[in-house]
Amino acid sequence: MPASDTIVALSTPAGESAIAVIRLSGPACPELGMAVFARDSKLKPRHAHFGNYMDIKGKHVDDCVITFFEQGKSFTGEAMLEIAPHGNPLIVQMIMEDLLARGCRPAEPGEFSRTAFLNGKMDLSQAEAVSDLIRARSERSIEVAQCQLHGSVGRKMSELTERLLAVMAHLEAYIDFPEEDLPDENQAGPAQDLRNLINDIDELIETQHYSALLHEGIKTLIVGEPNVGKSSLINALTGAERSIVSDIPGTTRDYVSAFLMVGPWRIEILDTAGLHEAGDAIEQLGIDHTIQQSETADFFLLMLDAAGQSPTLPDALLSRMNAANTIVIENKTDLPGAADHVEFLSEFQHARLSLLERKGLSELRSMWQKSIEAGLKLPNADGVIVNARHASSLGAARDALELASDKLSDLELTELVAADLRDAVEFIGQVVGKVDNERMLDSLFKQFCIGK
Ligand SMILES: Nc1nc2c(ncn2[C@@H]2O[C@H](COP(=O)(O)OP(=O)(O)OP(=O)(O)O)[C@@H](O)[C@H]2O)c(=O)[nH]1
Ligand SMILES: [Mg+2]
Repeated sequence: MPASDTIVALSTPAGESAIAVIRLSGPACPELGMAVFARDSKLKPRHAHFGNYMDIKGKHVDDCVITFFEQGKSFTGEAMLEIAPHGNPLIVQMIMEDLLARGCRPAEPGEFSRTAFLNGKMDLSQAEAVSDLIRARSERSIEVAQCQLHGSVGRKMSELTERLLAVMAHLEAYIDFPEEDLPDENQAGPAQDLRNLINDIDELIETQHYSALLHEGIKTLIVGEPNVGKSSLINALTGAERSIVSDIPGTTRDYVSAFLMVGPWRIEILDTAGLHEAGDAIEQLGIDHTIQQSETADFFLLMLDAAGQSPTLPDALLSRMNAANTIVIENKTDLPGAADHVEFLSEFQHARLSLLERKGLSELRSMWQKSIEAGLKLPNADGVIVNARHASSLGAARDALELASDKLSDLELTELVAADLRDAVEFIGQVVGKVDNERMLDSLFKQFCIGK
């Protein structure tokens, strides 16, 4: 039977693996399942079937497991097959070529998710979460993507829409029956409800700031005077010789960056040039860079030599630091002259370390994780908007509500408020995909990988 509406893609990475998964979606799947196993009866839905994959010419290609999903009970909502042969790229290629010969066509990037969205199996924010989940680089961003996949954004948008509809109903009653002389609190009600809605939407838009923290990592600067062990620290944390260590002060001239995990958090860590007053021109450039980097940093590890003096730091840097976003690290506690520096920035947390003896690193990591979680005041994973498209639709909804709110205070214009409120409902709807813009959907799903 013609299978041109049936799409096929390799869903696992290309290359050798124990098994590979080839996915199909479309009307030909029930027959294809029978044909490739050369059997007369349909495959039982949602059961793993082991058999010999026979190509269109009747040649045995591989032993494989095939799972069949009925129309309406699959990821895409269409009939689907998942074929799992051995993960040899040649076998995969033979099966793919055979399925194309049988009339299937290769799937576009994201086409499985797009089909799922178009068939109402998920809203747009959930489809986007599939892509986020695959690309997530930290436990925390996996958690946020999973919440979104399970409909957290959709629920939030429904809640906002319901509150908005309640305001509209309230206002309409007021416009339709002004002579009923609604009590004062009824007139104040919609205005106040509208204000509350605007504030809540603003708060939600604010959480977009966490998108960068989740996806790119919490930008953390190691700063301090020359020779205190900053480069030794980045190396110890990443377990790699990322930065050159030497006993010559001023070894690090420019910043060096790396990624690491602290608990569930992805951290972008930067080793910087040592800070001291009289340096040569290149050293000074490095110091300028550090100050520049500090302007966009989320967190600081301020390092000092426990056996030396407490450091003097440039004001431009100190002004960026506070008790919530900085840990003072007293390194080289193994040295005979090592002393306590509790009185230095005494309101900040202090960690004591000997990188030489590898002491204090796990204590530092747990202090650091607690500090991130307390200091950055991160909202629950299900209360964040991490997608720029969502934030921009919410921004448009907020603007429409502001217009409505202005008109509400002018009795003459009250009747025009409904139009703004309807715009706001529409903008909120766009977040979960009440959109009929083909081009927008095209560009959105193109960012997905093939086979998803
Ligand atoms: N005794 C002792 N020496 C250490 C410790 N940590 C680092 N060092 C030594 O201190 C010296 C400087 O270390 P680096 O990591 O290069 O210091 P830095 O802060 O990056 O220095 P600059 O790049 O010059 O700013 C090296 O000789 C390290 O081996 C420690 O815990 N104890
Ligand atoms: Mg260094």
